[in-house]
Amino acid sequence: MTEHLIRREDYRPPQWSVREVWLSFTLDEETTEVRARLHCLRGEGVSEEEPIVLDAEELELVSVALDGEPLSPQSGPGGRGFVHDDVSLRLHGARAPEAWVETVVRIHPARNTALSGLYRSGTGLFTQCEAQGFRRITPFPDRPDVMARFHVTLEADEARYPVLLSNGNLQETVRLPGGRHRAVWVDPFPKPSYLFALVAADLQAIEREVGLADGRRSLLQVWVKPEHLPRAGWALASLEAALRWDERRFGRVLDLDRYMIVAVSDFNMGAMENKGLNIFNTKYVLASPETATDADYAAVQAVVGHEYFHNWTGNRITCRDWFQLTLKEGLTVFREQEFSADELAQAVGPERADSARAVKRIEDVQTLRTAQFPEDEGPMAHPIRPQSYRAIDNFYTATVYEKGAEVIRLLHTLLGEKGFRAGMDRYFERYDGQAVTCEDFVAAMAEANGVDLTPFLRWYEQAGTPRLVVEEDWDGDAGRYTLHLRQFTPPTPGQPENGPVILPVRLGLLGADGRDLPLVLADERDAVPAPEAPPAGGMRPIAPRDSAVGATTRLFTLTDEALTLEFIGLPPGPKPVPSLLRGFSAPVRLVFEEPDEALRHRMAYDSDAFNRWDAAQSWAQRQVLRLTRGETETLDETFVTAWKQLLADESLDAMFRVKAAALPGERWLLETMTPADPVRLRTALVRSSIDLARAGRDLWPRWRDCGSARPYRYDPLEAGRRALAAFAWRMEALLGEDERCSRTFAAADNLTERLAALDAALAHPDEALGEALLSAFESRYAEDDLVLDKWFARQAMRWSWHGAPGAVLARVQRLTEHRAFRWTNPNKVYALVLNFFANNLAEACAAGDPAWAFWQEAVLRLDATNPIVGSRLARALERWRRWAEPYRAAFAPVLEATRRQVRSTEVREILDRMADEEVVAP
Ligand code: B3K
Ligand code: ZN
Repeated sequence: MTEHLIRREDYRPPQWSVREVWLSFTLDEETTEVRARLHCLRGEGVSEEEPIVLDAEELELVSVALDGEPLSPQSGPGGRGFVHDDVSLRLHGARAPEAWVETVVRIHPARNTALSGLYRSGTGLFTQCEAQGFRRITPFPDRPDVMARFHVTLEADEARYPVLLSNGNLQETVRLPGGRHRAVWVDPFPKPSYLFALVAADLQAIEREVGLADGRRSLLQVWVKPEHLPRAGWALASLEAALRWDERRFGRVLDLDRYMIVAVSDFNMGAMENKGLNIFNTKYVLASPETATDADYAAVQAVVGHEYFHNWTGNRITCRDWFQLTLKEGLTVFREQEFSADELAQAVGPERADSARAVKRIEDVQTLRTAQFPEDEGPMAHPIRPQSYRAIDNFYTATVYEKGAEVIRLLHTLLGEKGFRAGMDRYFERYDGQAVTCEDFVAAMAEANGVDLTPFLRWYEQAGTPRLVVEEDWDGDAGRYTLHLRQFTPPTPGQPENGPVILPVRLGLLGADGRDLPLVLADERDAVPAPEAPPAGGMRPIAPRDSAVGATTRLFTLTDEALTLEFIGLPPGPKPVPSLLRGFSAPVRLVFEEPDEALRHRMAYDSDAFNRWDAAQSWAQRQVLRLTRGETETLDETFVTAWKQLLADESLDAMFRVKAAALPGERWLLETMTPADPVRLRTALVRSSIDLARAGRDLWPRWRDCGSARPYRYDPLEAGRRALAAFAWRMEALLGEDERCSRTFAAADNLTERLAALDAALAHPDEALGEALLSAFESRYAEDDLVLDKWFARQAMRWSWHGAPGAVLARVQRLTEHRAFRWTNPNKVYALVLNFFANNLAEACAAGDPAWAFWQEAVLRLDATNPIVGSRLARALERWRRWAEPYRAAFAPVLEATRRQVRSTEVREILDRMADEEVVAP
């Protein structure tokens, strides 16, 4: 296996590429035979001596032929023949510029526990090829810049595998003697091998034929196990919504006659955008009121959208090499976020659209802060376009995805919706059908807007979260307010010095009455904005300010280290309160000494809903951290009053209020605590929650019954009401008062409320109440694999109230023996084991050595069976160096011991980095 470092600067175009490929599968879970015929082309200027190098991993080679002649293993240097090793098949002796290669190999899907390549799930066969799974199916130049047209023949036993699917259009199906059948699929679009897919299984589809914006028609299908058909409707509706949205917002029309989504239970991640044949984790397809929560419905819609949007951003235009991954992922996450926001806004109507969008923005920023910010400060820190890697699968990260999306959002902010759209149009026009780089994307944006975006590229080169340091001056007599903005990015592994990035800061100033003040800079006094000079042949530089003189929210952009803004004409008297980074206009950490009083003011008045939420969160964070340091025993009166006021403000969206009132997430709080002490933090959180529950006591009865109307329907407004009710239930339970959880649990007609009742019970100091509902939940969903994951997750994330240290760990370990738990099913491992370490570190630390031993055992087990899942579990503890003692010292030797035993490149790369072994340049 490739143990060495792969560097971006070493990129070379392929020596040989493949124009067309014919694949023929004789499918069986024990042994599948794969015949391939490749039409290969030698690259320009490539010498005749150059062998045809095909990637090949874990393939049993049966035969090889070159230009119609069988080929034997090469006997001596220079002659005709092939060389087959662990990673490749090299063919020597092709002299002409074109060559025909034929191979026959055998593979063993049932033994493929890594779930990469062709594997078995249940009784069916499925593929996952991104990033490098295709080489585990057949010898091929398995790199995204080799794009070929695929012809695929699938043959199998008809009773066992009644449905045979692959990419593109179904050419023919044939019944064969002996109960076998065959299907032939041809994909009209050349594609890289990572987008290949096949499915052979006992599935059924729901489908809908839709008209497309260009007048064509297309068949949309969602394939699931027959018993899951009643849960497939939402995914199909989401697919159609995504298709419409891409037509409307980006002018992109579906290019296929048939678009299929297939659900599979064993899958390493969320879903995969294979051309015309998306394969999905069942978690992101199946939804019914009884088996999916409001959050699940939203997630299905988002992931269906995400994979659909890849058809243009990823498939039609793909990545030149895997370093460019964010080219398709960052951009597609951005599109997915906008899709979700637009759908939410549409569902709630124009009056509430802004707050619905703010809620979505809050969720995205929470994800960024919880998952990406820590990554950026830790041993895995890398730029959105990494410079090197050992295992590309380790780089499907929050940085590439979520920070990548923020970087795209920066372009959207700088260029505006119209300019951004023009850039996208240019990108599609210019690069359709090609494998390109991040520079190509930024160049299309630059050209379409006449703006020089060269300095922007630093966002692709530098790791680390930039800090925005803010100082202010106030001249109360003159009504002059000065903001000094300065940025720096702390060093990250391999990058000791970082430079300034293009940093847009959207801001406002709040007056003493809470109203926004008009923003005029000193040099704009005469308010005649100079007309923008047309780009004289060249490109305009990025403007440091917008032209909206006098507006109450304005955009200023740091193009260098520092920027000073002098606002004039403000009402004399008390200092205005700045509202910085409105809508989170850049993915940075703000360094600003904001007094409690300013937070209170913004929490009450900030016209920017995102910042209003952020003010509430910052203040809560400050409060909890004071408790962890033992500086106080209780929360501040003033905070509690402000908190209660915001929560009770009926003029605000319910979901927004819940988000603002919830205490900041534990993972984020741990990041802000030095050293990070999960146990102290947990204690402080419990105390704060109970304080707040007590303070809001009179509110809870108001909302307790405002759950859903019957029957349940997924709808964002209803979801908000349910969230508020759930909040009230949990608060009352915390006070030991809610005896109603069991009734609510039994009466609910939907999973959202049933789980909320369970969560309330688990927050109740009487642990028997939680136990009773856990067991009711288990019996109710005994046969429902997917819903049981939520049951596993709750036990993994449980806070022990009175239990001995180690009780939660012991329960988690016991649950690995549960009949529904399988180490070979990623969803189970994520729900139970990953959740415990990633989201319940306090219990892991409290348990001490046995917890680390369990982590080691699990990592080593997965290292041997499924390295992608193993890496994810290993990474759950990657911030261990920040932990307080004695946790840190106890974990260090366990990490070392584990590192000595791992075998897979994936897990080893992670553990080496965690141990601070320098494995990368940057
Ligand atoms: N492109 C896939 C991820 C593939 C992960 C490979 N280890 C899903 C997505 O981002 O849409
Ligand atoms: Zn993606």
